[in-house]
Amino acid sequence: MSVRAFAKVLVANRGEIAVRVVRACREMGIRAVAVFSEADRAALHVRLADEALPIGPAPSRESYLRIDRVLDAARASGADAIHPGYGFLAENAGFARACEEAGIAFIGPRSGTIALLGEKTSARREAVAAGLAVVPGTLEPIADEEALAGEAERIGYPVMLKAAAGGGGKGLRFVAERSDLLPALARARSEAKGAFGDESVYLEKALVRPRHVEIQVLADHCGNAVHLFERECSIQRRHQKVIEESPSPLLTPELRERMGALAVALVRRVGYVNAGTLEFLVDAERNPYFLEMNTRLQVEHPVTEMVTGVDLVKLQIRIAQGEPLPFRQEDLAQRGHAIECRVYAEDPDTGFLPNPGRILALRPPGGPGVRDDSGVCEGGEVGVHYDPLVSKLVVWAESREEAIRRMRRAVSEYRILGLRTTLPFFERALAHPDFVAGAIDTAFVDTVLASGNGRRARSVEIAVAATAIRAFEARRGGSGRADPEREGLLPWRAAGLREAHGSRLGERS
Ligand code: MV4
Repeated sequence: MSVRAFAKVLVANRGEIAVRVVRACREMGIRAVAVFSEADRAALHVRLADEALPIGPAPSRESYLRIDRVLDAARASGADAIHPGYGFLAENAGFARACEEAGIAFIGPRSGTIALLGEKTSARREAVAAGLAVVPGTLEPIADEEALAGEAERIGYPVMLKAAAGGGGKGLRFVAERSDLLPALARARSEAKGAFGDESVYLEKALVRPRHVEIQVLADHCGNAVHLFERECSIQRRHQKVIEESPSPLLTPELRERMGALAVALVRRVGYVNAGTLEFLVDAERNPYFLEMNTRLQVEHPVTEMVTGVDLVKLQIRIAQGEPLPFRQEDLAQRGHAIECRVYAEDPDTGFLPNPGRILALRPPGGPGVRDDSGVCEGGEVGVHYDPLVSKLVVWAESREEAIRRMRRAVSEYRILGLRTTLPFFERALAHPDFVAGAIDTAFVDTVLASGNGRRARSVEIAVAATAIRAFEARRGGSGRADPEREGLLPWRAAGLREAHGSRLGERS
């Protein structure tokens, strides 16, 4: 593979990940082209890019998921390559193939690899062939009800029904016993059909309170492959990760090395190229079982960047340019500890209901060891059309204990007015003795929620301050909408902060 330096990269995404990729491009001297829907005209990724092209109406089906429009934008801008970010088209083999056919480099694995690993039963077969243990279950989708019931009996209840085209928990059903199987099957199939247009399902033994540990890998076009250790992602809610960290408090050095070697074995077997992640479930006896491989950059990639000092996005671009990896496995090490909290516009007091709205004021935390990967700015909207992620707050420190202290400090500094976020949940989670002890499992989120009694002082503080700002807007007869052209000294902001300070609303209670 020859080395071809990119002059221009199109970023086929939005929000914080589009911002992240634009930043990497700028540091590499590559022009970054943003694409945007009608809802994202004034979004941060558009402002930071060198060029920006519209690709359609707000619903992602009509914009960020439109292969034809994204490719038209790439051709119109003269981009050499497309970075898909995560979500949207990132794991769409058809999109990767369309890029290949258009002569535009897809910054990710080859389309054939995406298809092979995207089908979860073929991924399981490849993993077995590479010497990995998979969660006991079927290696093919099963259509016939009788055969399915027989396999469930063989595996032993409880079992999990999973969508073959799925991943990440969509189309996933826990089945406690035989009498639940057929009703669960009907629901899993219709969910899979709706989400992926494919109703195939397969079976796995249901592990009891497993931990989710994933291995980051990188491979180039020259046959070099390395792992960048693990991320612990056991704190999830509705199959959405909430807090991630590295190193995992669960792994021993021996298990870490074994899982890393297994990950590289699968990478080599399938000829994987670019960045990827192998998800494992780890049971109570610390046995790792391969779950699936994600053929994209992950949301939680910054924790790996913080402990390894490797810029994963720049390396993705370098690999796609045909460059060899600049290090070998023995050059890599984990240093210190990193934690990520996903700040969502969701209200933890109402079971994490999305809380879209306009960001009236924003002051993210900073200082030593703090990184806030945000896709929003003051005056911007967190809308109803997309994932309500506001930012990823990431800290690094020499030890886990210091990282927890640092994250508590960072969360306490974070000011965002206008919408409810998951920040109050993090205050409680980071102070919980189970988290401090590293004793986290699938039930942790519910444990934390059960430990809280009613609305936190912080939520009240934010609600009152936001009300003060809105009252000011109403008095001056404004529309209440931010003018995206006038960044900076928005009048409501200055007045809101004055009112907040005057009535001590800006202070911690
Ligand atoms: C499982 C499981 C138990 N047994 N599979 C898959 C998608 C991911 N988001 C969660 N998944 C699970 N798959 C088998 N065979 C339990 C989960 C699971 C989970 C795993 C680790 C940490 C938190 C979790 C929360 C819900 C479900």
